[in-house]
Amino acid sequence: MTHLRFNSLILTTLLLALCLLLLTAAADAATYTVKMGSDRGELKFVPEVLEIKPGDTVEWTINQVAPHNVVFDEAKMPNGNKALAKDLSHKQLLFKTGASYQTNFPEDIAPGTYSYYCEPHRGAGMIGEIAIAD
Ligand SMILES: [Cu+2]
Repeated sequence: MTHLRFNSLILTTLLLALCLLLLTAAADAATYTVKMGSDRGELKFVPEVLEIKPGDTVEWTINQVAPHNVVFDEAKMPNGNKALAKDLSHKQLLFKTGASYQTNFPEDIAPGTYSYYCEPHRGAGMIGEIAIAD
């Protein structure tokens, strides 16, 4: 009986520790906003370079000179992971000011620089980078 009680105490303690770990991990993840089109109407992502950590989320929001979209450059993916480029991208064009989409960068994503562009304005230099730290 005592032995059983002891075991369940250990189990409860382990479960509590696990919950705490999960909560801490979730609290650490941040959400960042990138504007599509600068306040002055330039064809840019603002900020153009954003540093984040694995697990963070980026929200792209229409600001000026729409339409825009977000396409990760398959040719410039760290580790050449083309499938991931597709997963991170939002090909659908957004038109309305304030419209947005989000991408979560998974916990197990490789550190490095992830380059993306807006399809209609790539030629005009509407290119951004998400830099993922170790
Ligand atoms: Cu654009």
